[in-house]
Amino acid sequence: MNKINNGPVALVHFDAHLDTWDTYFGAPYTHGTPFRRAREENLFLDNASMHVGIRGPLYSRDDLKNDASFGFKIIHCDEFQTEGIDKIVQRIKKRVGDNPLYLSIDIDVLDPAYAPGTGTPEIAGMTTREIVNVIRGLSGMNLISADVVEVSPAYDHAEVTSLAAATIIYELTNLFAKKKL
Ligand SMILES: [Mn+2]
Repeated sequence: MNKINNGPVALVHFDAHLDTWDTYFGAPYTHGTPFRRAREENLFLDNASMHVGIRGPLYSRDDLKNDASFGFKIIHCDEFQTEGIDKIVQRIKKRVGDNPLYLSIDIDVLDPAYAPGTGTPEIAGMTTREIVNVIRGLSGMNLISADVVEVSPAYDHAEVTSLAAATIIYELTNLFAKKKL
């Protein structure tokens, strides 16, 4: 029987952007601020949470410093080039351990070549092959929740982005299915 988790979770957040800004164009509740607000509610484990695929432009000089002070670590998108998928998977597993894991995937972590249908695309992103294999590598972790966000069909071409998002969600359901009970 699964134990129900009521406490803070390890966030593994795939995104080109940190999403830990205090405000975005003056507003506290936006798509650039969710993890700052959630962290203020003590929803994350400080010693087990991280961003993966970061490469977006910074909003202020203090973005990286603030983000680190909230307890998040960062795997920069360029590290996929230098380290490869297996090493990145090991780093995520080491950081999270057996803690309850919440995977949040912003589709803009992918390169716009694979996911053009999104509001804030950033070049030099992950490939669909990389993200699918990273997700498969996380099999066996204590996954309790996952989401895929920021798909914007109005900007999509030939349903490329929707295909990527749907396949990522399929891979996530496989992780839940393979979870040890
Ligand atoms: Mn983003």
